[in-house]
Amino acid sequence: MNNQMRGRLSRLVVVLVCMGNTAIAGAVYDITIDTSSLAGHAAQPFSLAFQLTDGSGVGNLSSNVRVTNLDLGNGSSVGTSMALGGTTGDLSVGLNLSDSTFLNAFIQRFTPGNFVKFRLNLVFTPEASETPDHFSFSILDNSGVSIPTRAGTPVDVLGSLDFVQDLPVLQVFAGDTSRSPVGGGGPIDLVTPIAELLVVMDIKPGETPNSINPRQNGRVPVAILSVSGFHARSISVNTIRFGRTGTEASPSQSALTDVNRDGKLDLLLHFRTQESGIRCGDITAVLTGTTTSGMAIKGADRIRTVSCR
Ligand SMILES: [Ca+2]
Ligand SMILES: [Ca+2]
Ligand SMILES: [Ca+2]
Repeated sequence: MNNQMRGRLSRLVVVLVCMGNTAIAGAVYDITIDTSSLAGHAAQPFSLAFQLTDGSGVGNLSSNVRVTNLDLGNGSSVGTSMALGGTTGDLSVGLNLSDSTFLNAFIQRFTPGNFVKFRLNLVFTPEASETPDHFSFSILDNSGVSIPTRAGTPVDVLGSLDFVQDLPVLQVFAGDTSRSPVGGGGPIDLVTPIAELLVVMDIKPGETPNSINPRQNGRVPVAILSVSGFHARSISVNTIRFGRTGTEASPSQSALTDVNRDGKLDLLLHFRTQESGIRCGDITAVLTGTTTSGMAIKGADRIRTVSCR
């Protein structure tokens, strides 16, 4: 191979690597909406609404949102749903929204329970478009208008994000108690929904299964991996908790190091086993915390407890 060819080849490799980093990005969020303030309200029946608009205006299929793991608490969905544009599936099997047209939406009437929980799986190609693709979710009243939220009119959404960067940041909004819903009754005091970004986590990096002896005074190493769009260095280390439910141990040690040797620095943490609350027979351990910008993160991994007899 001559030098010219080598030069061309290395440029090609650079282009391919760049494409690999920006071609497709993704993020997974777990959402919890406290719906207890909706029970028996005059503006019922309510509907859950999801919407994806295409910034290009022509439906260029650059963004995809999957809604899965729906849990209506002790509530239930009622009647048939309505789907617009690039929407397939439903809330029981999983919902898929693609920006195949300008407006893509899904509306399902429901009887509210204590909460609504679902998982959002976002896969998209970041675009340099002036108007980004936009996703939102809201609760509509019996008139088909969104319940007032602090996102403000005319949108009144509970959560929204723009597909602008590698990692779109989901914003969440509480109900606006200064305005009454169009459908009747007084203002609805919805608390701010919880949005948790799921991180990729590896207990005992490089080892499987992740054996933990709950009776030992050891330390458990846990890695949070950097992935496309998410840098482990954006984590606020002193907010991290790890253990049986994700509220227990604080890290006793932390370091930025490339744990899985993919060229991106990961966050390697150590926790004292005795502070983790892990008991014999537990099969998962959970980690929670926030990023330096205040976004909630959550991760989980399987464990196997040993020396328990
Ligand atoms: Ca688009
Ligand atoms: Ca492991
Ligand atoms: Ca890495």
